Amino acid sequence: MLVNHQSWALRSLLGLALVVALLSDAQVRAEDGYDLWLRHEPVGGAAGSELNGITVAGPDSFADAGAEAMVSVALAELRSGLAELAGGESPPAAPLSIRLSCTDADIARGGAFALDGDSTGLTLRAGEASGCLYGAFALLRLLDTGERLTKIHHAEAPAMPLRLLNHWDNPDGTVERGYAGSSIFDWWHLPDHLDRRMIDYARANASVGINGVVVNNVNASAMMLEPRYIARLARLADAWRPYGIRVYLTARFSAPRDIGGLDTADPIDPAVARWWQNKADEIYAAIPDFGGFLVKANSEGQPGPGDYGRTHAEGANMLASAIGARGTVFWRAFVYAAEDETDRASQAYREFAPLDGAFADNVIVQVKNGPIDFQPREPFHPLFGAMRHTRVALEAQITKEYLGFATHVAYLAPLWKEVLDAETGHGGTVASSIAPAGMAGVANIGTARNWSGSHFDQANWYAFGRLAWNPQLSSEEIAREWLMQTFSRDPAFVSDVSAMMLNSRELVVDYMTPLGLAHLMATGHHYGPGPWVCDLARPEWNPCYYHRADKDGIGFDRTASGTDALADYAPSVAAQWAEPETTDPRLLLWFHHVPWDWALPDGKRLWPTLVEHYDTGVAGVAEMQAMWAAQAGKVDPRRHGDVTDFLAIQAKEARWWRDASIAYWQSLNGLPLPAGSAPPEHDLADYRARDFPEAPSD
Ligand code: BDP
Repeated sequence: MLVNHQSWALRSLLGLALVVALLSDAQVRAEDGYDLWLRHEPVGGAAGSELNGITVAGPDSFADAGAEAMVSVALAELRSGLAELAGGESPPAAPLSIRLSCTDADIARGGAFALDGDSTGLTLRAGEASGCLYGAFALLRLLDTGERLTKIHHAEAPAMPLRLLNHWDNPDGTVERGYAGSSIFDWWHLPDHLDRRMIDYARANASVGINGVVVNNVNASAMMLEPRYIARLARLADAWRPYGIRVYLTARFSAPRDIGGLDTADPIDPAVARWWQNKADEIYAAIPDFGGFLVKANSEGQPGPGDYGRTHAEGANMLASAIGARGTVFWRAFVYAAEDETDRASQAYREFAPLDGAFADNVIVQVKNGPIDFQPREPFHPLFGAMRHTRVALEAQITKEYLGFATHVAYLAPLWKEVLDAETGHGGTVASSIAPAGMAGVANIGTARNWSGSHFDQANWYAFGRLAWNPQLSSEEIAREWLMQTFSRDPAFVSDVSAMMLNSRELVVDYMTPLGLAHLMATGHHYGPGPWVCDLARPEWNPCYYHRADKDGIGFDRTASGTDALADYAPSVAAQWAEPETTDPRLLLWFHHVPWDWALPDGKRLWPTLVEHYDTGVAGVAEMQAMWAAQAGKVDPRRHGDVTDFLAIQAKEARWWRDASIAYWQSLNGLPLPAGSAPPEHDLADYRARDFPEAPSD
């Protein structure tokens, strides 16, 4: 009996221990990616102990209720974040304190802040409430990445005023080019019910300085301007205001006709102008700090002023006058007309450059980073720096439409840095040219539990915000701080995985579009390879339009002997790309058509070099897999497993891209593979026959 009793007690104890272990495991962290980079793992040791019992004190009075709400968010974030960072360490005998002063006349308004630690704790000073909000998140980031509270001396100010996410979300819940599930905007239950996700989303944005959100697709439905949507939007605006986020809408240019009962949307028609004026007034009555409109006009079938023989400036200015000083009109320069034979890379420049100076002050021309379309690599858009009398913002695509969706690891900070750091030849860099305006990022966010569809794509949301705040940050700094907050502070982990991230976009270029090739993706979904596609109605919809390969050579001649798109750049920049011999090989086939046996600066021939790039891309993904496998144990099993699975898909698909591309080029040039390079696994017909009706977001 005794024995039995003992074993029963022992079994119960063991059982209890197991339950406790499981529970505490679950409580420690449900690591499914939902918490993004806002996890705040305990820092441990003396650093943790000085955070324990810390007091956080805000100002006693506020300029207005809005400022008070924003500072309350800052205080709440600090209190909960600091408690998490402190963990279970024992508190110091005299607890430290953090003091917030959010109306400090010495600090600029618009989000700037200063953090100064001392033996008693730390002071956070800001010129206005938003600075306290950003300062609070910055302080948590510094602590998360290993700084000691009492030693911090750190000041920041945003490099540009407008830092927006553009959602390509439709009112029916679908997301154009969205690979992370459905739209996070629950229009059906709004305004009566606000999903908690709307707050977590705002927190994440505020933590990286994003201060505006366009909630609907650039291919817009006019329905979004109807009163019931304005009421729904007002609920979001109220929820996001304490996080410093203003809401914007994409305005469909034909709305006066679509929903306004007019028979025209001609911007110079007084009835049309009046309709927009009334619409703007109606929106501002519901949302006093409404940010403004984004417009895609006369591009890819969207309506616009061109339908009435008016210019983009006439269209934009009419909307700008409806909004007045209350907000901004972002007018997209992503235009190419169906009937225009001009090189697509030149169309926006040729249409917009002559309009410089014609736009109203509250219009910003929003320009994609490259002259064609979010390709894995493009030169910077020639409009940057060229419009001296117009504010120009940069549009980046965070969602990876052309870089393997959410499946492939491709850290995009190096792509954006390449553009931001480029000298425009007009006196300054792209980053300096957009400083008076800002950056817009096409969001990669959806209802996926991890928000972005993959764990590593969270880094692109994060990096976009960080670069819009400060384009001087390096891709590496951003990768390292993101990793430390999102996964682990283990130095070896951070060093190995940041190296993997930094190389990842170049690997995608290698296996998809090396040496300046572009737009070789399959029709519609843009996922896999389709360099052979040449039968679509418009020339510039076809990959063959972009590579121009035949038995003799490959590449797009954009010099004076070709389309002369090169002339859109300032002379000093154009000179770098004028001759194939001196063009950076990474952009060679973007600007030049050369024979297959063209000698590159290193003496190697084009064809074997092209194949080498494909091989590098495939081998690089295998290295990423091995490197990631070695991190097992340093990362929670769930996220480790998710990434492992996606890397395996990426490895298969890198091989697919390589093989299909090589098979196609060989069908044109008849050249043998360089020694040691494996032949494509299948024949060209096999690759050409592949079809993916189930590809997301086609
Ligand atoms: C293209 C996308 C298309 C967008 C368009 C745009 O394929 O879905 O509507 O860009 O930016 O790359 O307007």
